[in-house]
Amino acid sequence: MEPRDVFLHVRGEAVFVDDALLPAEHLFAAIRTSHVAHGHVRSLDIAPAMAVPGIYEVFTARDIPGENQVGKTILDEPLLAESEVHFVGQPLAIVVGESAEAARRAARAIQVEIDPLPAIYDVRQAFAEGSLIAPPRTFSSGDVESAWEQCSVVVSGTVESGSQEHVYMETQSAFALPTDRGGVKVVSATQSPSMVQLVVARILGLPMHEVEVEVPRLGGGFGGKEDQATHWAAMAALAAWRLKKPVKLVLTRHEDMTMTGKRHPYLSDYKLGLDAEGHMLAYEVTFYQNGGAVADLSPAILERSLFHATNAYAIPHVKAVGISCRTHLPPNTAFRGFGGPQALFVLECAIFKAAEALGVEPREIQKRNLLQDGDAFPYGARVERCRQRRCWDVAEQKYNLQAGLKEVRQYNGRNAWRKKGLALMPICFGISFTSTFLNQAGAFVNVYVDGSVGISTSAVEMGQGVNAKIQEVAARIFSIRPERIKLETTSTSRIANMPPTAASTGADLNGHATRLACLDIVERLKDAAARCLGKNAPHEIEIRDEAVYASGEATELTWEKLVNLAYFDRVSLCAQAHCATPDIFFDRDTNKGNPFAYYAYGTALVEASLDCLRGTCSIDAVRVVHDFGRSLHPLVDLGQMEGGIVQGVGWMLLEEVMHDADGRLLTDTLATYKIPDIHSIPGEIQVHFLEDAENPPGIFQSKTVGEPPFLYGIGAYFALLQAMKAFRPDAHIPFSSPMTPEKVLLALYPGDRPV
Ligand code: MTE
Ligand code: LUZ
Ligand code: MOS
Repeated sequence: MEPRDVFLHVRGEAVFVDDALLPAEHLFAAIRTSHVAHGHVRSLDIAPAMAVPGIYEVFTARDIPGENQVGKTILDEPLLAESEVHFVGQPLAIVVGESAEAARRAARAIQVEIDPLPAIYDVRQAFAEGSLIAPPRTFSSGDVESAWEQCSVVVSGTVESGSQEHVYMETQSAFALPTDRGGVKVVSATQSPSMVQLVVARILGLPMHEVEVEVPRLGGGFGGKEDQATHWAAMAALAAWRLKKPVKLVLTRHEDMTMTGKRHPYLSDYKLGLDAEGHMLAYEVTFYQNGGAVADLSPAILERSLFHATNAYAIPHVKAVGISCRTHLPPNTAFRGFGGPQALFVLECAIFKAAEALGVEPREIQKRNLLQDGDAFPYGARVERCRQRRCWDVAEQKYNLQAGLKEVRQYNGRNAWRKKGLALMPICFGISFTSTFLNQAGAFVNVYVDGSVGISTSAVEMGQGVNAKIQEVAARIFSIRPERIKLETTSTSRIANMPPTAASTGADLNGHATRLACLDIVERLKDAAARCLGKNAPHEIEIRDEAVYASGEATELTWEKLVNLAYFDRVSLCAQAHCATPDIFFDRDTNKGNPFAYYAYGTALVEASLDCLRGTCSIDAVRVVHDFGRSLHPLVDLGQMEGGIVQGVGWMLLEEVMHDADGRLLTDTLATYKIPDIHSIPGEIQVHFLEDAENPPGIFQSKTVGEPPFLYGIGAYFALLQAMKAFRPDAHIPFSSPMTPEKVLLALYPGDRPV
């Protein structure tokens, strides 16, 4: 966010898709979905809907002029269901009316008869029945089978991690306007404008240039609008194009929660072997990913789980298997961390169990095995400029770990019914899209005759502050005040073939492209200045703090005068640039390569308090040492840290997505689905920016920060487990997140469990 955006947000003046002023005659769409998880559609009668006053039209799959397909890599997802439905909440028909209320009333009036078929919700069952989204994948290094013999301790077990609803503040929304050429303009709340453009063109049977997609800003995305904003945009576009009238489609919170996918729940089997000193020698893990009914991004998310199976640790013998299971839940999708958090959680559980077996603390195993330069990941990439151990050591000292542990011990000695726990959580997260081709972006920079600047890039601002960072990049290259620079909306007409703003790459990819475009303009301005001043070569000209210097001497030229002069000299003041991350590749036949530009590192100390009578846990403190590179914008980075940590803690301790036996979402409102609020956020969040942390591949030596902080939340689970152990050392605690108060009580009082 630019500072200006912050004011708009705080004052409630920022304009989101639903707030935009539309032509007076615009219409509203609503969606009729399936109430059955799996079945044959016997009949769909729209007549009762058409009879509702104010209804213009009802569209079903038959009304799609192009292809009824929103799938990306795997083409398995119709926009509107045809003869079969595959999850509760799957769209069947679009109703368009003169008000959203009328459209919703009519959508409910549609008569749908569905003959149920057997449905699968469980990954083990899906796997047993061969219901997979893609063939299983295996990443391996060394030789696990022969390594078990060298181990003093081998532990194994099962880990479950739960789903998570994105709860972006702005629900899914789009509006579409027909163009006079027979095309359509779509304003969409998407992280992926080019994907929306491609799919709308496919649905309508149009060339992509007839579809313009514009994104003003998002009220949060968190991955939930990386792939799943497309559907609503395509529906609005279909309706607008068919009716030749503007159409708006905005989901209610309840619709959003029931129709869209969430973080993938995982069920994982692990086996971890260590020597007597606690070195991890061998790790075998199988991730069963609950993909839901269609592929969406599941294979890519599963792949990132495989990349991050060993987190921040060096383990010589590894076999990681990923199985993406097709079930009859709504399609699960990208969510901050993109499969990384699920993988990290499994290994931390394994370490917790191994620590019990070895009679040591988990932190001793963690510390002994931290990555360092020269180590390699199971997929072959070598570790360089590794800051894992530094972050850990600085965290231990800065936050005085020994004193903290002592305090916890004393507190636990004094209190019978309240216990504290402390856990460390080191993280390592690869930065780049693992699909190498996505690591590209464009920027388009316009300098106007008054010296003000407008910048378009591939980046979508969703609250993560990418606009502020790009503004900072341009301000540094031009050496002008940031207030002169405006970040434009994101539009497919200004930048073509954009990647989604995702994988935490927004600032790097678009920052680099912006830097290149600005440098082009600076070169031209220097030429113009040299010509004007008459006695200097262009390389002797410098623009510094809005003033123009020649051979170090001040001149009469300012930024504004120079720009104006260049214009009258007929010099172009616009530049376009493209950036592609160098030196990354990945071979999917061998599962080896170097897919990441660099890694984010850090360590968190997490302290929890447990009320052993009520089972309720509060996080007292999260204290982090994180490698931000040379931070491009410390305030934005701090905000990302705080938000990511809270979101991660929510996933681990609070947020529970539940379905009934027929695949209907039970936790379908914010009354039944609990996200962190002011009462449940950590009492204290401290963030220390690791010093001397230059990062050459990043924009201006920075490291990106979007997703990694989420991973620190995992520490909350283990801080809670430590507190539970302090109360009942022999408790059998399942590795099953979220660890809600109910689960805590069941683990602490097993004998009192009702039969
Ligand atoms: N922060 C806010 N406020 N809102 C968001 O939607 N999304 C997260 C992260 N931080 C998000 C956020 C996710 S999932 C990603 S991938 C990155 O921001 C995307 O932005 P970036 O690439 O510019 O870091
Ligand atoms: N999206 C994607 C992502 O397509 N590829 C990725 O590697 C990725 N990583 C994180 C978040 N979104
Ligand atoms: Mo983030 S999950 O890459 O949108």
